[in-house]
Amino acid sequence: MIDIRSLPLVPKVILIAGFTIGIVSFILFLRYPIILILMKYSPQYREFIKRTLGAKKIKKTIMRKIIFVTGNPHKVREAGDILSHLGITLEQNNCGYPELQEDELEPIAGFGARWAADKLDYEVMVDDSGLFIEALGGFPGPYSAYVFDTLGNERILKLMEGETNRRAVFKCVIGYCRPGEEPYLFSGEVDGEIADEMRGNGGFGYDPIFAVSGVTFGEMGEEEKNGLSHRYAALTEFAQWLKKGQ
Ligand code: ITT
Repeated sequence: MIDIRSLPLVPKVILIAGFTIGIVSFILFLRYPIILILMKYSPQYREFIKRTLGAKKIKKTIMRKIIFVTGNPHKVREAGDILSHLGITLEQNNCGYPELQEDELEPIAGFGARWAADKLDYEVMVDDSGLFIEALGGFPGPYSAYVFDTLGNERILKLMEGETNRRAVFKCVIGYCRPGEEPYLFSGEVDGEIADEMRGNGGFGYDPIFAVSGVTFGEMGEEEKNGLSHRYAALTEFAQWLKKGQ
């Protein structure tokens, strides 16, 4: 054991500062789980925390539930993984929302979020995503769901046969809205290319044909895709905005 008192001043200060920073970061990192556990198991602390933080703040920061309106369970799983470490839980609602016929994803997500928030009378998010292939003039873009259901990956690969420009962008727009308010939009995208053939069994939708740095989303593990995807980029923007106390 080193006797800290016997150390020269500079190492002593560095050691004490490092130790303090470590303890503070540890407490900051664990504050929400600790508060949640205390609130769950101790009525005494529950009252104390409610009084100190205020019910509104607790709801906003540590126990926030957002309804994710989508028919796609893969999206819920991915978004849930990405947002869970921020104390946000998602609840899927499959009520559907009218999808506008637009050339861009933003108005579709904005309209959908507003419609669903008013219908459910709760704060909601929607996710409108699309694959934009450069050589096809941005096709299928906002029509990605329809094209996937009607043509599928094999036929898209056929359309791309012999094409040397394989650049594509996957975009995601998160629309968030509270009842009676205007929607907020958060966009994310990832550059990639259309693979020559379908590769990988992971993910869903276009994942087997969309590659980033030569690896398709279908070949990546969930964690890898969720750390670089279009959805990750949009949700990070959304989470940062929520963290500011929205
Ligand atoms: P909701 O509209 O109910 O949310 P959806 O699957 O129809 O579900 P989109 O219109 O946003 O959602 O999706 C467009 C298409 O792109 C659809 O076929 C999806 O399966 C596909 N897609 C969306 N995100 C994807 C991702 O991360 N990886 C691969 N394909 C994806």
